[in-house]
Amino acid sequence: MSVPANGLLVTVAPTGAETAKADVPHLPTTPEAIAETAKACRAAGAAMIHLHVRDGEHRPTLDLTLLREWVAAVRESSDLIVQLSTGGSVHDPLDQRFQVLDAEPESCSLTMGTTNFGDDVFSNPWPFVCDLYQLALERRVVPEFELFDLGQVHAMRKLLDKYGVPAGGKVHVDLVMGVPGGMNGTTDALVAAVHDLPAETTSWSATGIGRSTLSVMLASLSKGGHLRVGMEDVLTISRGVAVESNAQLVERAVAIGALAQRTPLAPDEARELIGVPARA
Ligand code: KMH
Ligand code: ZN
Repeated sequence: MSVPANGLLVTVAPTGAETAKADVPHLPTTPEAIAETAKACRAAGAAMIHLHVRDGEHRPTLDLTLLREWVAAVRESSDLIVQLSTGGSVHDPLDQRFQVLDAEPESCSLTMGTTNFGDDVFSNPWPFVCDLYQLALERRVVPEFELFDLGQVHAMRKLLDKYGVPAGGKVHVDLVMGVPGGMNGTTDALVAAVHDLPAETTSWSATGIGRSTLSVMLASLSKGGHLRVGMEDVLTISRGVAVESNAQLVERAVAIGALAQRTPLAPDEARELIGVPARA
């Protein structure tokens, strides 16, 4: 299968770990809600889902049974690529973040360094990054290299030099921009990051947190990048107007992508794009 040159990978990040259900009651925080969200976002044009799991009290969790339950729920309701977050929440201990790979996702996020995250710290010390990458290689899970600042672009260069490219031979990056503590969600920052990406990079997407969502989306499209959207990253559709659903954000990304003459990739085309290895 070949990937259309004008194809657009839309990833949806529907839940995240940092927003409280009490603050946003329509945040999908149960397996049933995530199954419904996956189905609606697939119909709207998403090809991959970036998942953070919640427990029965809607709190972020890395519990393996729940991780498996959420993965199964998405797989039953859609053919989306399942990407589990290894970032977890800012409060998750490093050692628990490895067990995400035991839930057998096709892809996992892999952040290239520590970032201030508002008043918190998103901790990713270098030895942890190396260990997690080696585990992803061993399990043949496709890492999405998440870059929150320019220093992390260089860390990624070091990681590839040391351990080589992922099992599927492709290198997929996501620029997470506009986090208070990370790089700005601006066209200038995006251009600088893309300019410095390792030559092995075969595809990249970008997401802008909060009010940077549209500027990052437009910058990414104009540089030939892909898109991530979702309620993990943005909770308003325009100033002061709350997002109704994740599918609404996917629909908007697809519509803006269409203006740039980009066509949403189906999940199998996206598997080819990011190099999901065939399962044994
Ligand atoms: N919850 C953030 C601190 C990831 O998913 O890999 C980290 C995060 C990144 O969301
Ligand atoms: Zn995440």
